[in-house]
Order: sequence, then C-alpha cells, then structure tokens
Amino acid sequence: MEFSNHDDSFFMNYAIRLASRHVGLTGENPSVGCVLVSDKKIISYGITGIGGSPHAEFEALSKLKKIPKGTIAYVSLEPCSHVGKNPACASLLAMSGIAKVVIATKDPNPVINGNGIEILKNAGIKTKLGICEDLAKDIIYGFSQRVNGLHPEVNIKVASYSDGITVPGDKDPWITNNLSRSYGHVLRSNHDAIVVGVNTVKTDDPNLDCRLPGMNQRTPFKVIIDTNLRTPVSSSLVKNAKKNSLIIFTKLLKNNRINEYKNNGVEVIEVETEDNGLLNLKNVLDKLSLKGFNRVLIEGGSTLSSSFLENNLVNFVYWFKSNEKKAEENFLTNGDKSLNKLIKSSNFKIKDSISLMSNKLEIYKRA
Ligand code: AOF
Ligand code: ZN
Repeated sequence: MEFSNHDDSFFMNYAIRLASRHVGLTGENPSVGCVLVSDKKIISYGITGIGGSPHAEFEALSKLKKIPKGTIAYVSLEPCSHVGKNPACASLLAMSGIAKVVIATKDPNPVINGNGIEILKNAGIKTKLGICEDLAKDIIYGFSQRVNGLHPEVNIKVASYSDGITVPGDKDPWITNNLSRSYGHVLRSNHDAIVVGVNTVKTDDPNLDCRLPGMNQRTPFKVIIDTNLRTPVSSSLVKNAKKNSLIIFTKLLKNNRINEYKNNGVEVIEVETEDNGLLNLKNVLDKLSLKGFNRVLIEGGSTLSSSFLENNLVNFVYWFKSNEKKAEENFLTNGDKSLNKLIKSSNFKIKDSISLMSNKLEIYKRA
C-alpha cells in the first residue's frame, strides 16, 4: 500500500519525538528514532540506547520475530553504513525484508553521508529522503557540527529580571518561577555537559543536578572554567565528583591542590590561555568535543557567558525572564551589561517566545 505524504510526516514526527527522548544521553552518538509501520499501524519502534548502543533500527527490528510484507521504516537519521561499535543499520534493514525506508535527513558524519542510502538502494529497497528534515536536523545540531570539525552545540541559559539583571535580590534567591526552573532542568537533562565559571561556584555553590522527579539519572557531566584553580575543595561540585563526573579546566596543572581534586575524583585538564590571561574557550570546546560531547549548556555567570558569545561560540540562548523588575537597587553588573547587549545584537535572531505564567522564555538562535 502506498502511503500519502500526510502519513509520512505523522510517522516521522513520531520517530523524531522518540529520538528527542534520549538527546543528551547517547554519548558521542546522535539520538535517533525508528518506527516500523505495517498497514498504517506502528508495529515496533526503537531509540538509540543510553550511551549510544544499540542503534535505533537494531532495537526496532529486534523486537519483531517476523517483518510483515510491505513494512515501512521511518528513521530520523539515515541508517549507518559502517560497522563501528554497532552493526551497519542499512545492511540490517536491507536483510530484514523491509519494503521501504523513509529518512528525515542524511547522516552528516562524513563516513556515512549518503552511503547508507546507497546500500538500501542497491538492495532494491525504496527510499525517501527529507521528511520533517528541519525538525530532525535540530536534534542532531551539535553532533553535526562536531563530526564536521566544529565545536559541539553550545547553548546558554540565562535567568533575569525584566530589566536584564541576573543577580538575585536579597529577599528571594530565585529570580524566575517554578515553571521556568523546571524548564531549566529539562535543559540540563538534554545536554551532555553543564559549564559554569569558578565565580559562580564560589558565590552560589551549585550542584547542577537535574532535579526533575525521576530524572536524576539524566544529570550531565559538570564542568568548571577555573583559570587559576580557585574551586574550593569543600564545594558541592567537588564533594560529589565521584557520583557525578566533574571536569575542571585550568591554565596550569602544576599546582599544590591538584592531588586534592584528583583524590575527590575530579578530572583536571590544562588549557592554553589567551592574551588577556583567560582560558582559550575554543580550546575548551575542542577538548569537550574530543570527549564526545554533542551538546554543552553554559549556566553562567554572565561574564563567562559573555565570553562565549564574544568568541562567537554560541548556537542558542535560552533566556528566562521574570515579568518583574528587581525589588532592590537597580544595577547591571558589567557582565550583565555585555550579556544583554550581545544577545540583542544582530548576531542573534529570536526564534521562539514561550509564556511560562509570570515568566517568559525567549529562545535566540545565532543568525
Ligand atoms: C544509525 N542509528 O541509532 C545512530 C546512528 O560506532 P557506532 O557503530 O555506534 O556508529 C556511530 C555512528 O553511527 C555515529 O557517528 C552516527 O553517524 C551514526 N549514528 N546511526 O543508523 C542510530 N545513533
Ligand atoms: Zn546504525
């Protein structure tokens, strides 16, 4: 039976939604969704496993004893053509008896890029490319940049009063409401690493966990940018480093405190500095890319976030804004001033604005 375009986008949307569930959990692999459809009914599905294995197609196929005649596979990414840590999905699909494979987007990995489709075509299987492509590309944005020699996807989370101030008042430690903060935890859950500057560690002593009910396992790697190794060994991040991995980037490994960090399970990595004496952030991202991180979330402070922006290293900004002004005296730190200016510059275009009760989330994309 021939499916209409409407059915194609329905099932592909389903596959992409499945893929989005494991974004941030699949290591260096992209998260992929696969849906098997027979007679307009979903008969199986798969998502790339936690850590990157098994691949989505393998998972979907292995749930079925027999593939009904005429079955169509919907995949959010071109099936892979090579044997890596996992078998080649294009070959698995070719041998499975599937009639047709509908693909949202080509695999940007140069090793695959079109070769998976070739394998399917050579095996006489019908293929269709480009269904819901933009949506599918969004999910693998960081992977796509990384496998093509660029840095991982870098996103910034900002929480401010309506006047752009990011420093909480004395009366209430929270600038934004519960809904915004839950959304912030969703962002933590779908990134591979969260990055903060040492000043944030010293003033807030954050733990950077994903605290949504039942989602603690989704806490990402934690990273501190600490040029002069000032992170307190007594900080929550260091104390919990054996449970939740922590990396500190610094300019010099020759430091008396190195062993204290290491004994606490912290990985300390040396990075070169720039003329201004601060760490080269491009270098930091290269090292995170080598670790296989596809998506990195910068959680402040505003000076560090501004540095990433000034170096043109940011892809998206998630700006949570309260409807209220700060109750106490009204002042923007230099960090806040440059952060506000950089996000509002022509380098960024607003992509979405979401109402969160008394708050608003504005999502900006690099132009
Ligand atoms: C798929 N389905 O679910 C994913 C794919 O080392 P391997 O064998 O795990 O292969 C990694 C590459 O496979 C990865 O770089 C990306 O190009 C692709 N990911 N492909 O067919 C999947 N996650
Ligand atoms: Zn595969």
